[in-house]
Amino acid sequence: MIGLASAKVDEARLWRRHMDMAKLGATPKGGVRRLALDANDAKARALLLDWGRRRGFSAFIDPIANFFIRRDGTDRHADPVLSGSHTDTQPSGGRFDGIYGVLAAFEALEAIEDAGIRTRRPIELAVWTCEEGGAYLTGTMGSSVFVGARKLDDVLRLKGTDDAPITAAIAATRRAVSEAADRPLGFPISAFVEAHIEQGPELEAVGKTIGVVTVIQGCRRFFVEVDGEDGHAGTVKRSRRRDAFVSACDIAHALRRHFHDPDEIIRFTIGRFVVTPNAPAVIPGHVTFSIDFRHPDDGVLRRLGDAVADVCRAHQGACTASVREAVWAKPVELCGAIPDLIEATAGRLGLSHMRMLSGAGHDAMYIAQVAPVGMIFVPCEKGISHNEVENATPADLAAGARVLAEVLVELADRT
Ligand code: HGY
Ligand code: MN
Ligand code: MN
Repeated sequence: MIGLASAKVDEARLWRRHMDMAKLGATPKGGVRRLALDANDAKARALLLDWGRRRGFSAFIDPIANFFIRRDGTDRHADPVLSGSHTDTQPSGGRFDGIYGVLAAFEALEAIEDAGIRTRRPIELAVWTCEEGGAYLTGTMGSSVFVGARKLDDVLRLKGTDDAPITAAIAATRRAVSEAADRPLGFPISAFVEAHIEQGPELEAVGKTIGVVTVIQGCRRFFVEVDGEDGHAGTVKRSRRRDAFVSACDIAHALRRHFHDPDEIIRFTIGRFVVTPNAPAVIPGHVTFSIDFRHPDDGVLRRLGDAVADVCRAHQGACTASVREAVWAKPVELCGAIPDLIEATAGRLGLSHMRMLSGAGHDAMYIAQVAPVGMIFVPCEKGISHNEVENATPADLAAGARVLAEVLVELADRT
Protein backbone atom coordinates (compact mmCIF):
# COMPACT_ATOMS: atom_id res chain seq x y z
CA MET A 1 0.00 0.00 0.00
CA ILE A 2 1.52 3.30 -1.08
CA GLY A 3 2.71 5.72 1.57
CA LEU A 4 3.98 3.35 4.26
CA ALA A 5 7.63 3.44 3.17
CA SER A 6 7.70 7.07 2.04
CA ALA A 7 6.16 8.15 5.35
CA LYS A 8 9.26 6.80 7.10
CA VAL A 9 11.73 8.82 4.98
CA ASP A 10 13.50 11.11 7.44
CA GLU A 11 14.54 14.44 5.87
CA ALA A 12 16.87 15.42 8.73
CA ARG A 13 18.60 12.03 8.76
CA LEU A 14 19.13 12.14 5.00
CA TRP A 15 20.56 15.67 5.17
CA ARG A 16 22.83 14.71 8.09
CA ARG A 17 24.23 11.79 6.11
CA HIS A 18 25.01 14.14 3.22
CA MET A 19 26.91 16.42 5.58
CA ASP A 20 28.75 13.41 7.07
CA MET A 21 29.79 12.29 3.58
CA ALA A 22 30.75 15.86 2.56
CA LYS A 23 33.46 15.79 5.26
CA LEU A 24 35.25 13.05 3.25
CA GLY A 25 37.28 15.25 0.89
CA ALA A 26 35.83 18.59 2.01
CA THR A 27 37.40 21.57 0.20
CA PRO A 28 37.95 25.06 1.67
CA LYS A 29 35.25 26.50 -0.65
CA GLY A 30 32.58 24.09 0.67
CA GLY A 31 32.82 21.52 -2.08
CA VAL A 32 34.14 17.97 -2.17
CA ARG A 33 37.23 16.44 -3.79
CA ARG A 34 36.77 12.69 -3.40
CA LEU A 35 38.44 11.13 -6.43
CA ALA A 36 37.57 7.60 -7.48
CA LEU A 37 39.27 5.00 -5.26
CA ASP A 38 41.19 7.55 -3.21
CA ALA A 39 41.33 7.24 0.59
CA ASN A 40 38.18 9.32 1.07
CA ASP A 41 36.28 7.28 -1.49
CA ALA A 42 37.25 4.16 0.45
CA LYS A 43 36.12 5.83 3.70
CA ALA A 44 32.74 6.56 2.10
CA ARG A 45 32.23 2.84 1.52
CA ALA A 46 33.36 2.12 5.09
CA LEU A 47 30.83 4.63 6.43
CA LEU A 48 28.04 3.00 4.43
CA LEU A 49 29.10 -0.41 5.68
CA ASP A 50 29.00 0.82 9.28
CA TRP A 51 25.56 2.40 8.83
CA GLY A 52 24.33 -0.76 7.14
CA ARG A 53 25.69 -3.05 9.86
CA ARG A 54 23.70 -1.10 12.46
CA ARG A 55 20.55 -1.93 10.48
CA GLY A 56 21.38 -5.59 9.99
CA PHE A 57 22.09 -5.14 6.28
CA SER A 58 24.88 -7.19 4.65
CA ALA A 59 27.70 -5.79 2.49
CA PHE A 60 29.43 -7.07 -0.63
CA ILE A 61 32.22 -5.89 -2.93
CA ASP A 62 33.22 -7.05 -6.40
CA PRO A 63 36.65 -7.14 -8.15
CA ILE A 64 36.41 -3.52 -9.32
CA ALA A 65 35.23 -2.32 -5.89
CA ASN A 66 31.59 -1.87 -6.85
CA PHE A 67 30.03 -1.96 -3.39
CA PHE A 68 26.60 -3.30 -2.38
CA ILE A 69 24.50 -3.06 0.81
CA ARG A 70 21.69 -5.64 0.87
CA ARG A 71 18.35 -5.80 2.64
CA ASP A 72 17.08 -9.36 2.28
CA GLY A 73 13.69 -10.24 0.83
CA THR A 74 11.46 -13.18 1.67
CA ASP A 75 12.72 -14.99 -1.46
CA ARG A 76 16.49 -15.04 -1.01
CA HIS A 77 16.99 -16.53 -4.49
CA ALA A 78 15.07 -13.78 -6.30
CA ASP A 79 17.11 -11.37 -8.41
CA PRO A 80 17.50 -8.17 -6.38
CA VAL A 81 16.22 -4.70 -7.17
CA LEU A 82 19.15 -2.28 -7.12
CA SER A 83 19.33 1.45 -6.46
CA GLY A 84 22.39 3.67 -6.17
CA SER A 85 24.92 5.86 -7.97
CA HIS A 86 28.53 6.89 -7.25
CA THR A 87 30.52 8.20 -4.26
CA ASP A 88 33.37 9.71 -6.26
CA THR A 89 33.38 13.36 -7.32
CA GLN A 90 34.99 15.63 -9.85
CA PRO A 91 38.25 17.26 -8.63
CA SER A 92 36.33 20.38 -7.57
CA GLY A 93 32.98 18.71 -7.12
CA GLY A 94 29.94 19.35 -4.99
CA ARG A 95 28.19 17.72 -2.02
CA PHE A 96 25.36 16.07 -3.99
CA ASP A 97 26.42 14.76 -7.44
CA GLY A 98 26.42 10.97 -7.16
CA ILE A 99 26.31 10.71 -3.39
CA TYR A 100 22.64 11.78 -3.40
CA GLY A 101 21.73 8.64 -5.35
CA VAL A 102 23.69 6.52 -2.88
CA LEU A 103 22.21 8.15 0.22
CA ALA A 104 18.66 8.28 -1.18
CA ALA A 105 18.94 4.53 -1.76
CA PHE A 106 20.22 3.99 1.78
CA GLU A 107 17.44 6.21 3.17
CA ALA A 108 14.91 4.15 1.19
CA LEU A 109 16.30 0.93 2.72
CA GLU A 110 16.02 2.44 6.21
CA ALA A 111 12.50 3.74 5.59
CA ILE A 112 11.34 0.35 4.27
CA GLU A 113 12.94 -1.27 7.33
CA ASP A 114 11.31 1.26 9.68
CA ALA A 115 7.95 0.63 8.00
CA GLY A 116 8.38 -3.09 8.72
CA ILE A 117 7.70 -3.91 5.07
CA ARG A 118 8.72 -7.38 3.86
CA THR A 119 9.47 -7.43 0.15
CA ARG A 120 9.73 -10.57 -1.93
CA ARG A 121 12.93 -9.53 -3.69
CA PRO A 122 16.03 -8.33 -1.88
CA ILE A 123 16.76 -4.63 -2.37
CA GLU A 124 20.37 -3.54 -2.69
CA LEU A 125 22.17 -0.23 -2.61
CA ALA A 126 24.88 -0.08 -5.30
CA VAL A 127 27.97 2.14 -5.29
CA TRP A 128 29.45 2.06 -8.82
CA THR A 129 33.19 2.65 -8.89
CA CYS A 130 34.70 5.65 -10.65
CA GLU A 131 31.73 7.22 -12.40
CA GLU A 132 33.51 10.57 -12.76
CA GLY A 133 36.83 9.30 -14.11
CA GLY A 134 38.99 10.84 -11.40
CA ALA A 135 42.68 10.09 -11.76
CA TYR A 136 41.93 7.43 -14.39
CA LEU A 137 40.15 9.73 -16.87
CA THR A 138 37.77 6.82 -17.53
CA GLY A 139 34.22 7.46 -16.34
CA THR A 140 31.35 5.03 -15.59
CA MET A 141 34.08 2.48 -15.00
CA GLY A 142 32.41 0.21 -12.41
CA SER A 143 29.02 0.10 -14.10
CA SER A 144 30.45 -0.52 -17.60
CA VAL A 145 32.65 -3.36 -16.32
CA PHE A 146 29.70 -4.79 -14.31
CA VAL A 147 27.63 -5.18 -17.51
CA GLY A 148 30.58 -6.35 -19.62
CA ALA A 149 30.74 -3.24 -21.81
CA ARG A 150 34.36 -2.82 -20.68
CA LYS A 151 36.76 -5.66 -19.87
CA LEU A 152 37.95 -5.94 -16.26
CA ASP A 153 41.46 -6.88 -17.42
CA ASP A 154 41.74 -3.72 -19.52
CA VAL A 155 40.71 -1.59 -16.55
CA LEU A 156 43.08 -3.36 -14.14
CA ARG A 157 45.98 -2.30 -16.39
CA LEU A 158 45.15 1.40 -15.90
CA LYS A 159 47.38 3.82 -14.00
CA GLY A 160 46.21 7.08 -12.51
CA THR A 161 47.49 10.51 -13.53
CA ASP A 162 49.68 10.06 -10.43
CA ASP A 163 51.12 6.97 -12.20
CA ALA A 164 49.89 4.69 -9.40
CA PRO A 165 48.35 1.38 -10.62
CA ILE A 166 44.58 1.14 -10.14
CA THR A 167 45.09 -2.33 -8.66
CA ALA A 168 46.74 -0.78 -5.59
CA ALA A 169 43.81 1.60 -5.10
CA ILE A 170 41.30 -1.24 -5.47
CA ALA A 171 43.21 -3.32 -2.92
CA ALA A 172 43.27 -0.41 -0.45
CA THR A 173 39.54 0.10 -0.94
CA ARG A 174 38.97 -3.62 -0.36
CA ARG A 175 40.88 -3.39 2.94
CA ALA A 176 38.78 -0.41 4.05
CA VAL A 177 35.68 -2.62 3.98
CA SER A 178 37.28 -5.94 4.96
CA GLU A 179 33.96 -7.08 6.53
CA ALA A 180 32.23 -7.01 3.13
CA ALA A 181 31.91 -10.36 1.41
CA ASP A 182 33.51 -10.89 -1.99
CA ARG A 183 31.15 -11.06 -4.92
CA PRO A 184 31.95 -12.07 -8.50
CA LEU A 185 31.60 -9.44 -11.21
CA GLY A 186 28.11 -9.03 -12.59
CA PHE A 187 25.01 -10.82 -11.32
CA PRO A 188 21.40 -10.87 -12.50
CA ILE A 189 19.40 -7.87 -11.32
CA SER A 190 15.67 -7.38 -11.59
CA ALA A 191 15.70 -3.56 -12.00
CA PHE A 192 17.83 -0.50 -11.26
CA VAL A 193 16.64 2.94 -10.14
CA GLU A 194 19.04 5.88 -9.77
CA ALA A 195 18.17 9.09 -7.97
CA HIS A 196 20.34 12.09 -8.90
CA ILE A 197 20.34 15.86 -8.76
CA GLU A 198 19.43 17.19 -12.22
CA GLN A 199 22.70 19.10 -12.67
CA GLY A 200 20.78 21.46 -14.95
CA PRO A 201 18.26 24.32 -14.53
CA GLU A 202 15.04 22.82 -15.96
CA LEU A 203 13.22 21.63 -12.82
CA GLU A 204 14.00 24.80 -10.87
CA ALA A 205 12.98 26.97 -13.84
CA VAL A 206 9.48 25.49 -13.97
CA GLY A 207 9.13 24.89 -10.21
CA LYS A 208 8.85 21.11 -10.41
CA THR A 209 10.19 18.77 -7.72
CA ILE A 210 10.59 15.42 -9.51
CA GLY A 211 12.14 14.75 -12.92
CA VAL A 212 11.23 11.49 -14.66
CA VAL A 213 14.17 10.86 -16.97
CA THR A 214 13.18 9.61 -20.44
CA VAL A 215 16.50 9.98 -22.30
CA ILE A 216 20.14 10.19 -21.19
CA GLN A 217 21.99 11.95 -24.00
CA GLY A 218 25.01 10.35 -25.63
CA CYS A 219 28.64 11.33 -25.29
CA ARG A 220 31.78 10.93 -27.37
CA ARG A 221 35.08 11.70 -25.62
CA PHE A 222 38.43 12.08 -27.39
CA PHE A 223 42.01 12.89 -26.34
CA VAL A 224 44.10 14.89 -28.83
CA GLU A 225 47.92 14.72 -28.75
CA VAL A 226 49.80 17.57 -30.46
CA ASP A 227 53.50 16.89 -31.02
CA GLY A 228 55.97 19.66 -31.90
CA GLU A 229 59.47 20.38 -30.66
CA ASP A 230 60.72 21.80 -27.37
CA GLY A 231 62.86 24.86 -27.93
CA HIS A 232 64.47 27.90 -26.37
CA ALA A 233 61.99 30.76 -26.00
CA GLY A 234 64.72 33.32 -26.65
CA THR A 235 66.51 31.91 -29.65
CA VAL A 236 64.06 30.16 -32.00
CA LYS A 237 62.46 32.38 -34.69
CA ARG A 238 58.70 32.05 -35.16
CA SER A 239 59.15 30.59 -38.66
CA ARG A 240 61.33 27.78 -37.25
CA ARG A 241 59.14 26.88 -34.30
CA ARG A 242 57.05 23.69 -33.90
CA ASP A 243 55.03 25.14 -31.05
CA ALA A 244 52.48 22.59 -29.81
CA PHE A 245 50.56 25.21 -27.84
CA VAL A 246 50.01 27.39 -30.92
CA SER A 247 48.85 24.41 -32.98
CA ALA A 248 46.61 23.12 -30.18
CA CYS A 249 44.94 26.53 -29.96
CA ASP A 250 44.37 26.62 -33.73
CA ILE A 251 42.87 23.12 -33.54
CA ALA A 252 40.69 24.09 -30.56
CA HIS A 253 39.29 27.13 -32.40
CA ALA A 254 38.58 25.00 -35.47
CA LEU A 255 36.77 22.44 -33.30
CA ARG A 256 34.65 25.19 -31.74
CA ARG A 257 33.56 26.20 -35.24
CA HIS A 258 32.95 22.56 -36.18
CA PHE A 259 30.66 21.97 -33.18
CA HIS A 260 28.89 25.32 -33.26
CA ASP A 261 25.05 25.09 -33.47
CA PRO A 262 22.79 28.13 -33.13
CA ASP A 263 20.06 26.19 -31.31
CA GLU A 264 22.52 25.12 -28.60
CA ILE A 265 21.65 21.41 -28.51
CA ILE A 266 25.29 20.38 -28.92
CA ARG A 267 27.49 20.37 -25.81
CA PHE A 268 31.20 20.73 -26.71
CA THR A 269 33.83 21.07 -23.95
CA ILE A 270 37.61 21.13 -23.77
CA GLY A 271 38.05 20.58 -20.04
CA ARG A 272 41.56 19.21 -19.77
CA PHE A 273 44.53 20.91 -21.48
CA VAL A 274 48.08 19.87 -20.53
CA VAL A 275 51.13 21.73 -21.89
CA THR A 276 54.52 19.99 -21.61
CA PRO A 277 57.11 20.80 -20.30
CA ASN A 278 54.97 23.70 -19.00
CA ALA A 279 57.97 25.99 -18.37
CA PRO A 280 58.00 29.75 -19.17
CA ALA A 281 61.29 29.70 -21.16
CA VAL A 282 60.51 26.59 -23.21
CA ILE A 283 58.55 26.47 -26.47
CA PRO A 284 56.14 23.59 -25.65
CA GLY A 285 56.81 20.51 -27.71
CA HIS A 286 53.72 18.61 -26.55
CA VAL A 287 50.10 19.32 -25.69
CA THR A 288 47.34 16.88 -24.88
CA PHE A 289 43.73 17.97 -24.51
CA SER A 290 40.28 16.40 -24.10
CA ILE A 291 37.13 16.77 -26.20
CA ASP A 292 33.78 16.05 -24.57
CA PHE A 293 30.93 16.09 -27.13
CA ARG A 294 27.31 15.40 -26.17
CA HIS A 295 24.03 15.18 -28.08
CA PRO A 296 20.72 13.30 -27.76
CA ASP A 297 20.86 12.09 -31.42
CA ASP A 298 23.33 9.32 -32.21
CA GLY A 299 23.37 10.32 -35.88
CA VAL A 300 24.72 13.75 -34.95
CA LEU A 301 27.25 12.17 -32.58
CA ARG A 302 28.39 9.96 -35.45
CA ARG A 303 28.53 12.64 -38.17
CA LEU A 304 30.30 15.36 -36.18
CA GLY A 305 32.40 12.99 -34.07
CA ASP A 306 33.77 11.08 -37.06
CA ALA A 307 35.13 14.35 -38.50
CA VAL A 308 37.19 15.24 -35.41
CA ALA A 309 40.45 13.66 -36.59
CA ASP A 310 40.27 15.44 -39.96
CA VAL A 311 39.62 18.81 -38.29
CA CYS A 312 42.63 18.29 -36.02
CA ARG A 313 44.95 17.31 -38.85
CA ALA A 314 43.77 20.20 -41.05
CA HIS A 315 44.84 22.71 -38.37
CA GLN A 316 47.96 21.07 -36.95
CA GLY A 317 50.27 23.57 -38.67
CA ALA A 318 53.96 22.76 -38.09
CA CYS A 319 53.07 20.05 -35.53
CA THR A 320 51.52 16.57 -35.72
CA ALA A 321 48.09 15.91 -34.22
CA SER A 322 46.79 12.47 -33.27
CA VAL A 323 43.33 11.64 -31.89
CA ARG A 324 42.29 8.77 -29.61
CA GLU A 325 38.60 8.12 -28.93
CA ALA A 326 38.14 7.15 -25.27
CA VAL A 327 34.35 6.77 -25.03
CA TRP A 328 31.31 6.59 -27.26
CA ALA A 329 28.29 6.24 -24.97
CA LYS A 330 25.16 6.14 -27.12
CA PRO A 331 21.99 7.97 -26.04
CA VAL A 332 19.85 5.74 -23.81
CA GLU A 333 16.06 5.87 -23.80
CA LEU A 334 14.43 5.12 -20.43
CA CYS A 335 10.89 4.04 -21.26
CA GLY A 336 8.29 1.57 -20.12
CA ALA A 337 7.29 0.35 -16.70
CA ILE A 338 9.82 2.06 -14.45
CA PRO A 339 9.55 5.65 -15.70
CA ASP A 340 5.76 5.17 -15.72
CA LEU A 341 5.91 3.93 -12.11
CA ILE A 342 8.12 6.87 -11.06
CA GLU A 343 5.69 9.31 -12.67
CA ALA A 344 2.61 7.66 -11.11
CA THR A 345 4.29 7.49 -7.69
CA ALA A 346 5.26 11.17 -7.74
CA GLY A 347 1.66 11.99 -8.61
CA ARG A 348 0.23 9.79 -5.83
CA LEU A 349 2.60 11.45 -3.34
CA GLY A 350 1.34 14.84 -4.49
CA LEU A 351 4.73 15.92 -5.89
CA SER A 352 4.99 18.09 -9.01
CA HIS A 353 6.86 16.25 -11.74
CA MET A 354 7.75 16.21 -15.42
CA ARG A 355 9.41 13.94 -17.97
CA MET A 356 12.79 15.17 -19.13
CA LEU A 357 16.13 14.54 -20.79
CA SER A 358 19.35 14.10 -18.83
CA GLY A 359 22.17 16.29 -20.12
CA ALA A 360 24.59 14.53 -17.78
CA GLY A 361 25.77 10.95 -18.14
CA HIS A 362 25.04 8.37 -15.45
CA ASP A 363 25.79 4.77 -14.47
CA ALA A 364 22.18 4.01 -15.41
CA MET A 365 23.27 4.27 -19.09
CA TYR A 366 25.23 1.04 -18.71
CA ILE A 367 22.99 -0.81 -16.25
CA ALA A 368 20.21 -0.33 -18.85
CA GLN A 369 22.07 -2.91 -20.96
CA VAL A 370 21.21 -5.70 -18.46
CA ALA A 371 18.02 -4.62 -16.66
CA PRO A 372 15.03 -2.26 -16.80
CA VAL A 373 16.14 1.13 -15.48
CA GLY A 374 14.64 4.40 -14.23
CA MET A 375 16.05 7.70 -13.00
CA ILE A 376 14.56 10.17 -10.53
CA PHE A 377 15.82 13.77 -10.69
CA VAL A 378 15.50 16.45 -8.04
CA PRO A 379 16.43 20.12 -8.57
CA CYS A 380 19.78 21.66 -7.67
CA GLU A 381 20.28 25.38 -7.11
CA LYS A 382 20.54 27.31 -10.40
CA GLY A 383 21.30 23.98 -12.07
CA ILE A 384 24.94 24.32 -11.01
CA SER A 385 27.01 21.13 -10.72
CA HIS A 386 30.62 19.96 -11.19
CA ASN A 387 31.24 23.03 -9.08
CA GLU A 388 32.01 23.43 -5.38
CA VAL A 389 28.94 25.62 -4.83
CA GLU A 390 26.56 22.81 -5.97
CA ASN A 391 23.53 22.94 -3.68
CA ALA A 392 20.13 21.31 -3.07
CA THR A 393 17.45 21.63 -0.42
CA PRO A 394 16.75 19.02 2.30
CA ALA A 395 13.09 19.01 1.23
CA ASP A 396 13.82 18.22 -2.42
CA LEU A 397 16.33 15.50 -1.49
CA ALA A 398 13.75 13.91 0.81
CA ALA A 399 11.00 14.16 -1.83
CA GLY A 400 13.15 12.19 -4.27
CA ALA A 401 13.88 9.60 -1.58
CA ARG A 402 10.15 9.23 -0.87
CA VAL A 403 9.41 8.49 -4.50
CA LEU A 404 12.37 6.10 -4.60
CA ALA A 405 11.26 4.20 -1.47
CA GLU A 406 7.79 3.58 -2.89
CA VAL A 407 9.12 2.62 -6.33
CA LEU A 408 11.58 0.12 -4.83
CA VAL A 409 8.89 -1.54 -2.71
CA GLU A 410 6.63 -1.85 -5.75
CA LEU A 411 9.41 -3.27 -7.94
CA ALA A 412 10.57 -5.65 -5.21
CA ASP A 413 7.11 -7.23 -5.10
CA ARG A 414 6.60 -7.54 -8.83
CA THR A 415 7.19 -10.95 -10.35
O1 HGY B 1 30.07 13.80 -17.10
C1 HGY B 1 28.97 13.46 -16.67
O2 HGY B 1 27.96 13.64 -17.34
C2 HGY B 1 28.83 12.84 -15.31
O3 HGY B 1 28.46 13.83 -14.40
N1 HGY B 1 30.06 12.22 -14.89
MN1 MN C 1 26.83 11.95 -11.22
MN1 MN D 1 29.25 14.19 -12.28
